[in-house]
Amino acid sequence: MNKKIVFIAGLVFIAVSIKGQPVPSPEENIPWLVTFGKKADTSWGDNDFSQVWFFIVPENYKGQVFIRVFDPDVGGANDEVKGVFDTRVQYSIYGGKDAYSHPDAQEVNPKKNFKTGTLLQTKTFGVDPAYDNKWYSFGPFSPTQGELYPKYGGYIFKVVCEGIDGDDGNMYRYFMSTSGTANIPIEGGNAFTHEYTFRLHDNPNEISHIYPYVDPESVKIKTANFDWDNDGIIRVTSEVRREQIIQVSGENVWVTHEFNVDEGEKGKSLDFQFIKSKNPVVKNNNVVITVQNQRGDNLKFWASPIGGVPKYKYGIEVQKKTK
Ligand SMILES: [Ca+2]
Ligand SMILES: [Ca+2]
Ligand SMILES: [Ca+2]
Ligand SMILES: [Ca+2]
Repeated sequence: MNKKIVFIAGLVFIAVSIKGQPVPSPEENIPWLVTFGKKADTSWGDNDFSQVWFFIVPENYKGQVFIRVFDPDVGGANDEVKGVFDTRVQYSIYGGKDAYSHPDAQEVNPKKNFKTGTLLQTKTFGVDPAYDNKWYSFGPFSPTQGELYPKYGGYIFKVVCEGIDGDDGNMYRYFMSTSGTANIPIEGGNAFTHEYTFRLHDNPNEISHIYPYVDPESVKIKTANFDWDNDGIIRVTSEVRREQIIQVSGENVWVTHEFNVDEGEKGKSLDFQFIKSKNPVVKNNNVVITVQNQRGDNLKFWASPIGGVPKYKYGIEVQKKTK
């Protein structure tokens, strides 16, 4: 019996290790991360002109670590122009003590002192044909330059993208790699954020997902979404929740929604599904989402969901004590 459990756990580990490196991940089906220049109007979909991701390097990995960025520039292909491209974005990689464990690093409000830890490397991009629609690699880093955080089984690197000037939208993606010239996953790696700012697909048939991990102490969830432009619905499912419909926000506003956590959801991931409106079709839709528990802790959106993608199990009683 014990052997069987170990074997199943091993399978989960492998599933995580293969897919945990790209951000956004294949399971999320999110086309782009988004960060606007700080002079942008928030009605374009970014509330705070910064985005923070944390990458975990497993403690047993001893090789080099690269944080790669696809289309790091703001110009040419992929990016969203207002007038002319005049935006600069700054990427900064932090490690060492307090990179993650400092309380301000775990907030979603960038006005606080969230750039804790040791600055390892930084680079600013504007219009840059050399890196338009191409990869740029930060690193190499030694794993031990991250902050050791045993609860997550490894070293944490914090990656901040800030729109330090201009009013255009930066589209980009990350990949944590063993190589500075190719995307080669670090086995067992993963990444998370507390506030996800991203682009929805233009195709209304594409469903994007995020997978917040429900801490065992969570009894209530409060989720907030920003500038959804009334683009369809958000549907939450889990192993025990068939469907929970969350109202989406309109232009340039937040909407919040609370619901109770089922016992069967503790210590597992939820599946937030973003189902777009088919009529009208909303294009270039940039959005922000957060999820907190009743204590005000921000739940983590793991690129590779903890425990795998939750599937509703038919026959399990749905406990639907909702607001
Ligand atoms: Ca570009
Ligand atoms: Ca501009
Ligand atoms: Ca870009
Ligand atoms: Ca929007």
